[in-house]
Amino acid sequence: MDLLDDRKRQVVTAGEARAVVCDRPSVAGSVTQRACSFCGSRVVLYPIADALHLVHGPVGCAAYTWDIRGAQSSGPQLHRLSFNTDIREEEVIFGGEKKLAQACREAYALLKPTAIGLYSTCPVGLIGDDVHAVARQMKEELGINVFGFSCEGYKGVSQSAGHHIANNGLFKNVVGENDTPVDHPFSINLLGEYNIGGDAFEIERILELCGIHLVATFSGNVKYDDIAQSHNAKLNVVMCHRSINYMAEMMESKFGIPWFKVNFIGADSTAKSLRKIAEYFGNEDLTARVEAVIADELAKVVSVRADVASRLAGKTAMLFVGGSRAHHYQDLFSEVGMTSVAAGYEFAHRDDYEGRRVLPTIKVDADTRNIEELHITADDTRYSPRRTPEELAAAEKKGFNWRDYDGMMSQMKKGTLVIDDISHFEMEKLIATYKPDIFCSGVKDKYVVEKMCVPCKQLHSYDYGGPYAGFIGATNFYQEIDRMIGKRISKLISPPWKQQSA
Ligand code: CFM
Repeated sequence: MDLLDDRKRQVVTAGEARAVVCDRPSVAGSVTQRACSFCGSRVVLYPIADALHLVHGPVGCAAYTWDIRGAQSSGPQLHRLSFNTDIREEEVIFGGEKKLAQACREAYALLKPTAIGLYSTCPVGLIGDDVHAVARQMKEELGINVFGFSCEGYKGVSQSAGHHIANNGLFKNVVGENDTPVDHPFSINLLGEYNIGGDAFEIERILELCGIHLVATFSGNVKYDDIAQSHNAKLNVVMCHRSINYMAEMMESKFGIPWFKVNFIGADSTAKSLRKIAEYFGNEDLTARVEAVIADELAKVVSVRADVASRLAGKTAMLFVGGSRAHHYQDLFSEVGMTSVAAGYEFAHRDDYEGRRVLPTIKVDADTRNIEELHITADDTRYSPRRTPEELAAAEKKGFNWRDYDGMMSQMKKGTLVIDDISHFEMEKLIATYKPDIFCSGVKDKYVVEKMCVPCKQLHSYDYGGPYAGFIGATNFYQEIDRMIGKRISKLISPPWKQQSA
């Protein structure tokens, strides 16, 4: 495929020595899959189900991020409503802070949320409205926590910048606000799990069976107060490294909570992650219970897996999505014997491709400098390291990895294509050339791919299916992929342009 020179640097093969160029502005006019920084902040925060998320900006921005992602909640559903200041010419000229304050008052009077988050869109930054000043004023006036995010869409090169801004704001304004102790020997927070398709419900089910207490999920199926209390958990485990690694690092620096990466996508990966959590706590009873749960749950998975694999082994998949799922879902495909022949992220950084070992070599430049980097020190009174530096080092010596993420490429077969920030044009060429048995992407591509007679599974919204996490999720996914690849409708229909003219 002929590629622009700029794009060639963003295409590598797994195992190649050359670093993948990523986290850079998209080639102008190339129509990639990316969204904006405002969207990225909403991704991290809006699943908090009892908080009110107020978008300060034009109505289109609010509509764009209104529940299309499908984060579920088993309790309050406030996150599923859309709140917006609907700023127009008048506010653009004279300022919109008064309108924002009034919107807070109205929303509070109507719905009595636990907290209110204020989100800045592009025009808000351009006209200079101070959402933080309004937040302070409203916090005092309404008596609940109100906090703002300077997540104007133009910041950074993709939604990834918005993740960072959201992490900073949540850390500064919410984490640590509720000092009620957590009275449980095995308490954890699950970071970077947003309960799309009920994934968090399935993970909660498994953790409960194991006797592991979940304090807060950031931020699927969670309430404001859980996050406010999360600094009292004993461990942080990270699902989506891209969107929330900042939070894990900051919580470790301020409160002494160690973290490591887990993956609950894939039955074997789920088992592995549970074992790692059990290993961290080092309690015999917990380990035995975790092993019993794994044995029990895997027994139900393997028969379905073997049946599906008998049809799908050797088939090929391509995955182009986000900053984490293009990696995680490769585990599910390999569990049924399928190969991922090409994959890439929309907005990942080099560590998501090559592993955290490359972090020291990543240079901060003009594209990333505008995101505030918080310098966190230990909390004067509440810093309590869950493991001493000696214990951390001793565990590491035995092969236990803290703060680990090896990235997508370490798991891919040598020579497999890795493409960052793929464009729509490239995607069509790729499919026409390699004819994968299934393509994983999002709604922007789905129907074009389907029209090429290749089944397309949306890995953002799951096509409103799921859950796909955990053990039940793995079974669901195998069956769904089996159904999609097995369907013969496209082979039975001949499109008009292939039919002979009368
Ligand atoms: Fe993390 Fe996500 Fe993803 Fe993401 Fe997203 Fe998402 Fe995603 Mo869509 S937080 S990086 S910004 S796992 S919304 S739930 S599916 S692109 S791969």
